[in-house]
Amino acid sequence: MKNSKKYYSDTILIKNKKYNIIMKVKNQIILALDVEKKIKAFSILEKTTKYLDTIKIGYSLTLSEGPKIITEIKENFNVKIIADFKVADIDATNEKIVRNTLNYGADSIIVHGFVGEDSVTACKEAAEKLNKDIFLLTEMSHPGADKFLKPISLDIAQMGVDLGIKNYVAPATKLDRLKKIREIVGQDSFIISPGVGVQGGVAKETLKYADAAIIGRSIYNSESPQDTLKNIIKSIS
Ligand code: NUP
Repeated sequence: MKNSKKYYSDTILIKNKKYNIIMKVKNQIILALDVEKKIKAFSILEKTTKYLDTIKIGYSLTLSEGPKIITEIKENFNVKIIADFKVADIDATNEKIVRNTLNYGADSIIVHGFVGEDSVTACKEAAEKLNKDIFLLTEMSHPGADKFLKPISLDIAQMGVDLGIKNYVAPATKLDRLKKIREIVGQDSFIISPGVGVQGGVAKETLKYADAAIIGRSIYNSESPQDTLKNIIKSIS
């Protein structure tokens, strides 16, 4: 894999001109921090941030600790935060969700694609106003996604390309689908892929098509999150 694929880009505005800034996912692993208590979250982060610089947090932690947990993590750890809120509403509501989440300090936010162009565009524009970026969720990793999402996921990926979106989420548990989504979004896009570990995906295989693997329970439920993480990193290098 070329080095350039280990990055996702963000846009900054300087004197009204847009510049792409490069964000790197260290070791190609994103920690899904789906714990519910700040004390547990901080303990895992203390053990893992030597090897990681990007984490994903979702409803588990933000609903139990409140959205200020995003700000607190940013203040205490040198990590980029992807907020996995799977935004899926009408455009006006999406805009508010994205703006507020990013204003709490999240660097990026995951947005559902099935809601369509207007809803996704509202998210993209809200993020760009804050010089940040969205990830477009194409197909999901769990078996149930085969019924409703799979038939439309390639169209979602194509819509993302047409809208100029550069960052995508696609499943590590369905490598054939991940591969197809990569073909659609192209080598220049940045794909992060959940489903490694407990859901059955394998990091090394996933990284043939994705730029970073998202891993949650295998790390945060392990007796030694740092050793588990080190072993995963070893398995992909
Ligand atoms: O398709 C998806 N599958 C998935 O597991 C999209 C996601 N965003 N996720 C998230 O990735 C899920 O909510 C969890 O935060 C993480 C996977 O966690 P784990 O299965 O490694 O524990």
